Amino acid sequence: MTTQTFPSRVFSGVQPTGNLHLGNYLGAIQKFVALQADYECLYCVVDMHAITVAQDPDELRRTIREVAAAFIAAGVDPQKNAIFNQSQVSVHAELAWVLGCTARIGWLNRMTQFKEKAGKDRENASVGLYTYPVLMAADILAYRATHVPVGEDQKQHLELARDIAQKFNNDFAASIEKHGFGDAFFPLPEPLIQGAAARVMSLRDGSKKMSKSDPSDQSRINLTDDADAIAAKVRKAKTDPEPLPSEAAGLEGRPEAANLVGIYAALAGVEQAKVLGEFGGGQFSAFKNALVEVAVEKLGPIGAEMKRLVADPASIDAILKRGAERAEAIARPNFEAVKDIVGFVR
Ligand code: AQP
Repeated sequence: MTTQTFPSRVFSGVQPTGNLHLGNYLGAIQKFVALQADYECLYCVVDMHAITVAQDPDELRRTIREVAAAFIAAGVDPQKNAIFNQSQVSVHAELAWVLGCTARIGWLNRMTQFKEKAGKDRENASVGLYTYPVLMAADILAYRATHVPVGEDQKQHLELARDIAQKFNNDFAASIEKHGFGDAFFPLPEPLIQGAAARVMSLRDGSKKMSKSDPSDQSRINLTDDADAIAAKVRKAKTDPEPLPSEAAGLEGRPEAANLVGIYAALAGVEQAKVLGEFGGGQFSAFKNALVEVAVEKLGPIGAEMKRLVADPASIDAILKRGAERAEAIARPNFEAVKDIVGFVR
């Protein structure tokens, strides 16, 4: 175990793979906003991850800009933080190769997201989908980032990134020391996964996470949904016939009710107990009306600002370019050091 301390730095990414939704917002983007006050932050639109499954090129370009717009509309300050798309900083791909030689096949075989996304036709999945977690480790470690705000579904990938960092530090311990980096070159990045909505579930099925790739648009609240769409989706959200409980224990075995209570708590910024204290014993319809109100109040301005920002793609492209230059300035010297450590001539 390293005794080394690393300067605090936050990195996280979001894939431009479709409609950004409430889960992406509560699980990740809302935390991005909160962290900028205390940390140096890099927020990345991970377009290279997106092409691990087929994408329409024009739609991909549009969605890259839309994700950047969502960061800014939610409150990430592009002057203070680097907002950029992954493919503009080639160190991500270069470091992924080196770390792919550190990671073990057995580790990747255990990744549940690959199994879910590849489904039954695993032989036909792209190699990129399989090695995705190695690229994600490279995304984080290119900046020697110490903290990674993500939703709960990314926990296993974060653990893999830590294992890769640890193995690299061990495998090259002598060279790391020789090149003046002490007893560890990479920090072991800490996942920041917390809060009532670290895992937001589908509005149609409380056992499935809310996801961009769910074919049913009714399953998720998109950040660009207007007030009418939000109201219709919340009112149609699956529930059960019981009234809401007054205590958390009463949510046991009721995933849809627990999900809606968690969403309300996260959007209103209150504890789950307070929500149950206020709505417990009452009918779902009254609670859903209150949920619509808080969702529209919180998401309405973000959606409107996203639409305004994407109407000016040149301005977003300029932000992405500037962000990529800032990111490159951190990642490039780190990768040059990696080359020295592994023994490449440069
Ligand atoms: N349902 C969720 N609840 C909480 N957090 C979530 N995140 C995603 N879904 C939820 C978090 O959002 C960040 C960005 O996710 P991503 O776009 O990089 O990939 P993903 O996790 O695969 O998200 P989706 O929406 O499910 O996309 P598709 O359908 O394309 O796979 C991450 O921090 C993630 O944890």
